[in-house]
Amino acid sequence: MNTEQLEKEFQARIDAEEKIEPKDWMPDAYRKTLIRQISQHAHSEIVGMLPEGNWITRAPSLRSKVILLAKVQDEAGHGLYLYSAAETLGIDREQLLHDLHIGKAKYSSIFNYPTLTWADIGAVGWLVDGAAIANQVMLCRTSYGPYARAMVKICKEESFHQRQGYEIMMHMARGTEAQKRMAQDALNRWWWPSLMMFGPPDKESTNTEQSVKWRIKRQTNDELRQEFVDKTLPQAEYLGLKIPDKDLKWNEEKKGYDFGTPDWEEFYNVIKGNGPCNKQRLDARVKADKEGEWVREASMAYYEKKSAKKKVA
Ligand code: BYC
Repeated sequence: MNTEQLEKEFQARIDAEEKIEPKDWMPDAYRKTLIRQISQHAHSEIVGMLPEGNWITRAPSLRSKVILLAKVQDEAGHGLYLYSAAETLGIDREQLLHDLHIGKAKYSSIFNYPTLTWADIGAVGWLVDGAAIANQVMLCRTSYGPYARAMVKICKEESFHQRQGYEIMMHMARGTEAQKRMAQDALNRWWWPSLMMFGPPDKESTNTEQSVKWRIKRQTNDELRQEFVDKTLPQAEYLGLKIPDKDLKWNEEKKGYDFGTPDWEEFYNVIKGNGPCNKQRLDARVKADKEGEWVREASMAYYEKKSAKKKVA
């Protein structure tokens, strides 16, 4: 078969909802798009540990400390599943990490904002994990088998994370006046960056059209952003907090809320590396990679010694 026929057959498999597996033929651009998206996703999980990890030693109770610790460990696990899924496409994990460390690979814009108070840990769980779930539920049905399977477990855990964040917000919103102010302040600061997590507006998105055709993405950035706003507004009302958007208004015709426009200039600036914490995040990852080198070397040496013994036997 020539390339054109192979591509036609490939698209027919996608349209028939068949999963594409690592050894199947796939267009180079499909492989490239997946490597880009899955690795960005993996990097986001790992970098996402930093703003939360910042509060492990300062959590206000033993219970909240244990829960936060478990959540941060979950994110590390998500990163590992996702790097493994990316590796099935023929790329080396070392290469992916190298691209992150030199600033070539992207990770989610959201993790370039600081977590200033304990209420931020609530807002991150509620809004950031909430946005992540809105985006990732569709990925459980993405066309590439290893990515789809990894996402099933990730989504289950993210849904616990979202509740963990909401619980913190609930305690603070019903606490003292000062705690309530802290909760509102966290919502004010995290709302717009959370909307930006879904990516640029559809009309500016370079990858969406092709990714939807290949069913890597099953919904567009704007569709998911709308779902998130509709779902989150009643949750804010229940907390007695106000979403910082004066244009937020129910639209009966579309059966959803109209809302204001995020500051897209800020978004593009953050993904170019100029957000409030980009440098701090990358420096922390590079330092951790350097300091963990001896552990990787030792475990590889142990593995190589073990497999050499097996060969002799
Ligand atoms: N941040 O054509 P578009 C988590 C880039 S972690 C940075 O619409 P696409 C969690 C985009 O890459 C959540 N960059 O792109 C962890 C593209 O540039 P390139 C992470 C962004 O790929 C710890 C350009 O902008 N979730 O859950 O079709 C604690 C044009 O965009 C962003 C995932 O990674 C952004 N926000 O759609 C708590 C989910 N948005 O690559 C929680 C998987 C866009 O062409 N990823 N860009 O140079 C996706 O679903 C998609 O990649 C996106 C973007 C929706 C993010």
